[in-house]
Amino acid sequence: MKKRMVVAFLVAIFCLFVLGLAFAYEVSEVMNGGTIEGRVRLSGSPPPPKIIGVGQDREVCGEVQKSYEIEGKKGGVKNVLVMILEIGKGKDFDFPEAVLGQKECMFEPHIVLASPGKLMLASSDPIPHNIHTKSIMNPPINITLNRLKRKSSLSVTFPEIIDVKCDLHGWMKGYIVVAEHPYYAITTDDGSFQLREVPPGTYELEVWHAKLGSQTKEVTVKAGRKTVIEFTY
Ligand SMILES: [Cu+2]
Repeated sequence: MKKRMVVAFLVAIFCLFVLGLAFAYEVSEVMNGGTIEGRVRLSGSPPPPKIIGVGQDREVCGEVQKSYEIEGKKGGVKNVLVMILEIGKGKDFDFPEAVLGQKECMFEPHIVLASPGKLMLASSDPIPHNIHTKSIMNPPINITLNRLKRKSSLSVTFPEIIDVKCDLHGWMKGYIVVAEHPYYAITTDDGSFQLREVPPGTYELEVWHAKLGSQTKEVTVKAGRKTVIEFTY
């Protein structure tokens, strides 16, 4: 019975691999690409943060932690993932090096963009933090960084949004986004984002926020031009 399960698992992995090859993103030179520029806004005011009393490691984490479910400035929403759905080819990945840090008892950044490959894990706190991922497509990890071991890495292969938490500090939550192609962005403090060198064409653009959910809109990119788009939660 156990052997059958192993065979089924291997067949499933093989099918995913073949499907992955069939729909793989192709890197090619983008001639006269366009830019998608936009903002994600919130109608109304964001809810106040939850105030959480800190039980342990107060010397580093403080006496209380503020947990924001929705954050942003000037009416915008921060930490929204923006991505083009289904784009077959375009520029190569140009994300900055993906590092998920633990700083002053928070994951920094709250949501990190990673291309398939290696993601660095780095703690700058002198206390232990646990990095516990809840992934489906990629192997999950549950490791601890501490004063003696402050760095590690995580291999990510398949596109997905991975929940991350620290089991030692209940308020510590974050996300790793393994991108399928380079046309992904995370909104800044005022909810703005930009996708550059997009091959001309019409696309579905999706925005995703951990608390507010997702929305999609159609967007048309013209050669050498800027297309402006706005989303409101
Ligand atoms: Cu922690």
